[in-house]
Amino acid sequence: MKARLEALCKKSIAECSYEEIYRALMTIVKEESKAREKAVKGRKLYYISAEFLIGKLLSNNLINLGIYDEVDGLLKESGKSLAELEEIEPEPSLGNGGLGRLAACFLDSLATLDLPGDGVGLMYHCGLFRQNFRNHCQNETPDYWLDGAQWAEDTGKTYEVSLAGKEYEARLYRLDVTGYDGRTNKLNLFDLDTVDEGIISEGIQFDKTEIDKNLTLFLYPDDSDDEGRKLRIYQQYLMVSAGAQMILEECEKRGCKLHDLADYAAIQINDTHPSMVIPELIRLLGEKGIAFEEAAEIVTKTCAYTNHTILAEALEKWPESYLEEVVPQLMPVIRKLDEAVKEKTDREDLAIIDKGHLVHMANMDIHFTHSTNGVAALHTEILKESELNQFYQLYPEKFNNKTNGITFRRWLLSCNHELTEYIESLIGPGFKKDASELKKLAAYGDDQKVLKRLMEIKTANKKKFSDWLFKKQGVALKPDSIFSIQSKRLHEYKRQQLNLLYLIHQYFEIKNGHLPAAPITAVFGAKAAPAYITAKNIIHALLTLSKVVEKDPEVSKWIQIVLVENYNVTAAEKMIPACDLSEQISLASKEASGTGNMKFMLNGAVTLGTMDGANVEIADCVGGENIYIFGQSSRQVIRLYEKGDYCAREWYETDPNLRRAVDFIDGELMLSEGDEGSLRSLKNELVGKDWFQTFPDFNAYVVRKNQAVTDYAVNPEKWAKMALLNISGAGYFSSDRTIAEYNEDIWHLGETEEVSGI
Ligand code: 26Q
Repeated sequence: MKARLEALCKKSIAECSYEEIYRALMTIVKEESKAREKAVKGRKLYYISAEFLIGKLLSNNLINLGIYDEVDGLLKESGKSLAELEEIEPEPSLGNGGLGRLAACFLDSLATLDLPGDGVGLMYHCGLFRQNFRNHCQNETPDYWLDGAQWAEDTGKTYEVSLAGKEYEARLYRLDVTGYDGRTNKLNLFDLDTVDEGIISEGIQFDKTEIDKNLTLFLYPDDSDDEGRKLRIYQQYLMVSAGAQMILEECEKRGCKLHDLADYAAIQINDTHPSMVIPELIRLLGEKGIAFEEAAEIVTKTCAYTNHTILAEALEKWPESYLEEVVPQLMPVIRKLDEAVKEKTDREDLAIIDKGHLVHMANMDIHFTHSTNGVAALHTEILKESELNQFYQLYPEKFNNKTNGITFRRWLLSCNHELTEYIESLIGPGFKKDASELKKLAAYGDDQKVLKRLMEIKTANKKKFSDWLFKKQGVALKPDSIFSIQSKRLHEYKRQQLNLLYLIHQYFEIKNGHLPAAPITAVFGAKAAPAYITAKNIIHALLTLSKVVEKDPEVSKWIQIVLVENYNVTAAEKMIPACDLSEQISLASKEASGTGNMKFMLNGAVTLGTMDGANVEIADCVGGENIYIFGQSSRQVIRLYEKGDYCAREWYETDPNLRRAVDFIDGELMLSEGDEGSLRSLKNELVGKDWFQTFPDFNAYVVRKNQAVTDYAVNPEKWAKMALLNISGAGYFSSDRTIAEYNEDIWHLGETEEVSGI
């Protein structure tokens, strides 16, 4: 390895810059990955997704290729470190949050389990915006992550795509996805040569009319206006049309007659963003002489759909007129599919095109794929029983659950070396390939030496995170305080505002001499969609409160509030190993699964959460005594929505503690630091609406959280045991398990026999 590195750099490692070492290691990784490519037999998966939040690639690839320790040692010998080397790698900015990160975990697990499965997506030049804070507000700037050396390579292949009647060339870029000890698959990303970063003006503004220049500039440009919404259709069609052509071409090359497409390809549609792949494939099969009915049948057998949300407003519905304008070639197919449905049933809620001329993408997916899955047990039950009940009645056999998972390579081995090594010293290395072996840790639940060491590692990780944050933002943290962390996209249903109300409540308690059992460090990581005003108001309130607390010496002894700027995968890798208390406080029934919750438990944090999404299964795995559950159940919440008589103001008027906290938001102190309009409007939103029912859960949250803080402070052995049992109970949440289930029930990769039940 040393000789190879030095040959590539043409000098000794000690003489190289990090940039030179990075490029040389990239070359070596690419060579090693290539050696693990394998021919495909039978069915191959195409995971098609508008997002792949893959994170930095170098360290993870070194781990998966089994050469991390060797490279680490070599660098150390020359007075260099892999940690510093990591700093120069830009993070690919190709996703928003959970759904995109899930896609990345799935690619890792597919390659690790030796299953043939590629990703298909888009190469966004500036990806998701970069977030910074100014005047206690979120600002957005472009993230030019594509500058510098690239993992993705130009294949030289292009595909013609027709948008609004004009032809464009989609160029295919490919990057390797190498599994841990497994095979190498590919992530296929499409782009247009003509896209021009020069058209970006102030912040992330750009001219939305010049499609050839802006198409893949950003991930999900603002969809608050018509122009932006249309742009999303353009993006989606570029992805699915080029993707569908590539899939058909690959299959035909492997000898597939297109009548047998389902024996060669399984296509997983990641939420509704790639749903146009259904009519596009039918259209392309039609061009190759396959009649509509048969084409629809082939596509139904080939495709499967994953639903990631129960929020009605997040389900994509496109005006027929938009589709007519952008993808006129698809409309005849979509209309035929709609007619086929209407021949079967006249129920309006099953139609693809509704009376208001909106095209319901999820409805098309459920009718014309053979599988619809939710992403956690509770989520799938809610889909079957309420949200999609009309579909469940029609196609009970299509519905199935696949509880999400995370790759332990990135979320333990790579982000928490010390903990990984320690676990290995206790139970051996088997857990790295078989996550269920983590259960063996439970035997150490009462071993004080082990518990002590576990807490030492946690403290070391808190220090490391604090150092990193200090370098980045100039903020120093207290490692002996309890670190409560809420990191996820900013959304009202995730209820960062509930955490805000708790912190204000604590402010008053401290002022009144009721001190918490331990100092509390409240850490947030969250980006708000640029057009989502209430989300931005919540960020503003948190930043303002942070300042108010910091300026008060009495309170700042006990509470520190930090917002990590530009939360992304890299930041998550620093924050998660440092967490004591994992905040998973969404309104029950609203968070489809959550995956951060799994990452935190795996790294020895204890969850404070509602019975929502995968929290329910986490509680099952660790037992009620190792998790802090609070709040209304999903049934209660759903009933309250159905009755339609939730009145936030009533709670505000009858609960003095709650009222005190809410009034503080636009009180004198906050106004002395923050923006009056923003703070007022947040308070009015809460008192006047509180659509995600923070008030009914407020008291339970305060009580439960204070109990956690007290346990942490007063009973450190109990806390350490809870942390250990969380790690040992995390095995179920490996994405290797999730992918094995997808393969068993939906994909049947590498086989050629008929999928049963179709
Ligand atoms: C839709 C229409 C217009 C513009 C944007 C969108 C849009 C964009 C992104 C809708 C949804 C998303 C992303 C959704 C997402 O990340 N969902 C999360 O998926 C995770 C993986 O399954 C779950 O764990 C989370 O619970 C879920 O919120």
